Amino acid sequence: MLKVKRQMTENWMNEYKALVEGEIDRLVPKLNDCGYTTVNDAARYSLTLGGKRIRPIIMLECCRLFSGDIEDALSFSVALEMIHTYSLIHDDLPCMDNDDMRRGKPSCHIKFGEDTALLAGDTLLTEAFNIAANSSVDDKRKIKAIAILAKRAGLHGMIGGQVLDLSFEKTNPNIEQLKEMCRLKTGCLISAAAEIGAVIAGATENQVALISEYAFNLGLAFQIIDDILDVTSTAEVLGKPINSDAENDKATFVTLLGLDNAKALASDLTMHALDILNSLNKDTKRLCSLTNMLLQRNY
Ligand code: GRG
Repeated sequence: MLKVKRQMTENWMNEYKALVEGEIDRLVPKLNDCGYTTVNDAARYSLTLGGKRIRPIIMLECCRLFSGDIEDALSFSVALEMIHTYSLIHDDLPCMDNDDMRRGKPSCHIKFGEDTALLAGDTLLTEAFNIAANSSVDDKRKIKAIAILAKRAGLHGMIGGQVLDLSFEKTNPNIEQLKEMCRLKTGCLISAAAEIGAVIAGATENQVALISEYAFNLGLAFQIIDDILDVTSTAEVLGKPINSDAENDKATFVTLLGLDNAKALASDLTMHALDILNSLNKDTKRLCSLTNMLLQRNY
């Protein structure tokens, strides 16, 4: 089994991570002796496998940025992490990317079987909306936040991105098509994190639009770094096999642009994201630091 070496992040990120993980245990508890204990175990297995929790961290910080109480955004941050985890479980299935390892451990279907993994993903997606609907957020903001969650995870969001990604196995995308696919597949959930945090805090429409634009730039840079790490990192550090894109004959930012240009594009997008943060005239120190950290991440 791959042994994952992971760096520590900043204190405030670790504090948010601990809060989110406590909330996961509260909202998605272990179940004993009922007909669907195994599916719940499989969902919890993937949900607690050691993800970076980037999306919940962004949501909580965007809530704080616009003077909200992060406790109000906690349930939604768990809901979003559940949707992210469902997408990883389904993406690893043999009918999709067929990956045996995730976060340094056997993928959900390797550990529990394909049928249980499929249902664990379905459970996470469905229960995420249950948790969001039952959160204590003010009703008007809650409905807005649920609509964002559905839109960003749905056909015109992450799922649409996955559909485009699969279609690229038959066609050779150009750089603009690749950007659009990643904007949907990766950017939409990162933007959902920022937008929902802002909406729960009561930010204005203009502020929500700006923070969304920031997050889409960050999301694209994040995906480019993911492509770069696939060819420059090690399986030990990444927690999954390297060179998987080349083995699957996938077009990536590295195959289309080359390593140096891909790094330059990630850097430009990060600078643009930082400019947007600065234009908000708020205390964006933490988000700036997270944005820079994601550019320099090694897993
Ligand atoms: C199957 C509906 C469906 C969608 C799949 C998100 C996705 C679409 C597939 C996952 C594979 C992938 C490379 C997605 C791009 C986004 C990305 C880099 C995900 C990994 O996110 P991290 O690094 O993961 O935040 P951790 O493990 O830290 O949570």
